[in-house]
Parts: sequence; structure tokens; C-alpha cells
Amino acid sequence: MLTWPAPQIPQLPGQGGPVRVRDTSTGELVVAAPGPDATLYVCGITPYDATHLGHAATYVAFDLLVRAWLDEGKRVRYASNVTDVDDPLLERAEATGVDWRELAADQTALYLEDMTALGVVPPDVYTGAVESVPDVVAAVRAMVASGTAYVVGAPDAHGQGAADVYADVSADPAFGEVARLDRDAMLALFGERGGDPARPGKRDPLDPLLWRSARPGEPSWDGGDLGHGRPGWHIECAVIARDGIGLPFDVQGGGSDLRFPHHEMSTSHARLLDAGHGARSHVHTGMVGLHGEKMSKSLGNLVLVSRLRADGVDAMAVRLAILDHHYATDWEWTDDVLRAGRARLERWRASVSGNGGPAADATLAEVRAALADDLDAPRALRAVDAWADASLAGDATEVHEGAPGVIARTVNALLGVRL
Ligand code: 5CA
Ligand code: ZN
Repeated sequence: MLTWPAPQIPQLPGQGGPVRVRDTSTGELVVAAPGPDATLYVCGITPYDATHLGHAATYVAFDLLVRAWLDEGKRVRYASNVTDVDDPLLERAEATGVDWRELAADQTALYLEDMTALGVVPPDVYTGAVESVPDVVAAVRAMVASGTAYVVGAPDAHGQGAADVYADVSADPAFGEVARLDRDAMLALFGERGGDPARPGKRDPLDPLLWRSARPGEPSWDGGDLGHGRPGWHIECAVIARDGIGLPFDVQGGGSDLRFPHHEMSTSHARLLDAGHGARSHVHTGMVGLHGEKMSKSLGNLVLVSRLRADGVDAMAVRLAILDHHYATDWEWTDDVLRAGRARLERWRASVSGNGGPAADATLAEVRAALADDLDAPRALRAVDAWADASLAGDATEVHEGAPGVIARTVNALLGVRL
């Protein structure tokens, strides 16, 4: 799929140090990409009701990681997907009488505009679920052939009925290491988040769907000896990551709502496909809420980035409002949060408008140090606030001619905020 245009990233003096992030599978802070290359897969949108502030916060968080890695001088390979065929998308299309392809295309286009406005660095590899069907078919066939996947049910004499394919979680000794939940918790979340623990004929209630045979009224593709059908959700991300950035890769990212079952399953599928190689670490963003509940398409309690933009809100103020929260915490979107983002943007813009200002080196170093320490954006904002306050007060003992330019480039390159 086409991505959005890449923002210009200004050059900064010097280089950032190693970036540490919290691997949610162990709880440890880790240098997730110790070598010269860094590989990242972030789960993309399911394109209906995109892009709300929760999506935006998640993509801005991983954008900070990409920018910090680039500042370290790494070669970054970043892949993402669009879940452009899946149950909730088909249900929404059915409920609103819109063709599912049209719904997906419209919402994906809106998302690309939102990401462009927010200055998010696009993935190098951007693949839709529909585009990935032939690769998923090949992967599922390989899993059936190797005995790590199996068929449940069979078509009747008229070729009707379900012959769906499931992964056998017991084939993966590392299954469970992403979320580290006990079995009851896994079963409960699996049922809540798109799984089908009660489906008769499965070896384990937790076994996830890989290939869903064609049902009347649903889109389907030729799966060769799998029969006509469509891919399961988790295998899509495993295959797109494998084909996009290779296995194993450094960081599997997404919101904390994807930790189980989605990331548990997709990294397990990756391991089954490639001799035990999945994601080396997992990074999860907190949930953005509205009026006390997780902002979600299914609940409908949404603040859309496109709505804010249409109302004349500067996307950079939205970005600053997001960055005022550490990515790993849950937080609430409120009018005050946006107000603070707008005020900060105005203040920062005013502070860099002159020719000279307080020295910028220590601020650049502090922003780098904050980001290297688990992408601590609120700490980075405080460092820039302190410089802006001093600049606006005009109380620097020595005025440095190029300092406002260095600050503007720092904020642009590392925080993605264009002043
Ligand atoms: N297409 C799948 C992933 S393969 C999906 O979860 N799509 S989504 O549109 O529901 O979400 C897109 C991304 O935004 C995911 O990483 C998800 O974890 C994240 N996300 C969804 N809601 C929120 C929220 N309220 N706060 C923060 N992140 C969120
Ligand atoms: Zn995914």
C-alpha cells in the first residue's frame, strides 16, 4: 500500500546515546536494538472510524522510537499493516450499508492524512491484509504441512460449512511468554478480544484461527487446498512482519490492548514459521481514555484527529498534547489536555522567533537523555519549557546567536514538532 509522505528530519549536532525501552514481556528496560540496524513492526489500524486520539498516541510513541534510533545513527527498518479485512470492519460495513472495500479505503486515506499532519515518520513497508493473502495462504499451508496447524470441521456434500484452520499453541514451547498470564486470564481475554474459545473441535480452546473458510455474504479468496476463505488476524501481522523486516526483529509494538491475544499469537506464529524466531522485545502503549473509558471504535467514544483538524486545531498542538504523557501510562483526553498543548506550542514558537537565546547544548542533551530513558517525552518537554521560559524572559547571561535554530531543530528532529 502507499504510505504517507516522510517528514523532513533536520540534522542535529552530535548523536544520541543508546535508547532503552521497557520490554513488557519481561518488565525490564532493554536496549532493544543493540546493533547498527533496528527493526520495528507496529500494528496498524483496522480502517473504520480512524484515527482517534488513542491511535494517534500509539503511532506518535513509536515515532519517537524511530526518531531516537535515527538520531543514534541506526539504519531503521519499520513495517506496519492495515487490517483491511476483518470481522469488525465487515460488521460496520454491513451495519452502515457501505461496501467494506470503500469503508476501508476511505478510512485508510483519512489515517494517512492524519499521520502526515502529525509528522509521523512513515513505515518503510506498509502492507494491507488483503494484499498479504497469498503470503498468508502459503504460510498457513506450511504450518498445516509441518503439523503446527490443523483443520477443524469439514464442508458438507454441497461444499458448504466450515473447514477452518487453527494454530496449535502447544507446538510452540515459548507460547505465553509475551503476556505471562495465567490460563484463566488468557481464556477470558481470548474470548473478549476476537477469539473463539468455545469452538468445538479445537485441540485447545486457546488455539487461534489462521484461515476462516468462506461464509455466505463474506469476502473470500482462493486458498488453494485450504479452500476459499480469509485470513485470521494474528497470522496477518506475523507474515507481514516476516516478509517486511525479516525474523527475528527487534520490537513488536502496539497498544496494551494487543498484548494478549494478538501479540502473544502473532509472535508465536512467527516462531512456528521460522524456527523459533519471533519478536525480540515487545513495547506497549497505554490506553487513551475519554470520559473514563478506553477510547474505542466499538464504544464510539471517540475524538478524531481529522475532526480536530477540521475545527482548525494545529496538529502540532495535538502532538504536544500527546507528548505530555508518558507513552506507557493510561491517560484521559480532555479539553484541558488540548488547551495545554496549544499554549505550549504558542509559547515555544514565540521563544524561537528571535535571533539569539540562551545556550541550547544542555537542552539538546537533556532531550536526548530523556528519550533514551524509555522515551520519556514529558521530561523532554520540561527541558524545552525551561529553555523557552529563559528565552522569553530574556535573562540569559550570554546570548547565543544560533540557539533558537538549534532548539527548533531539536524539537523537530526528536519530538516531531514543527515550530
Ligand atoms: N489492526 C489492529 C492491529 S493489527 C488494530 O488493533 N487496529 S486498531 O485500529 O484497533 O488499533 C490501531 C492501534 O491503535 C493499535 O496499536 C491499538 O493498540 C492502538 N489503540 C487502539 N485504541 C487505543 C487507545 N484508546 N489508546 C491507545 N492506543 C490505542
Ligand atoms: Zn497486528
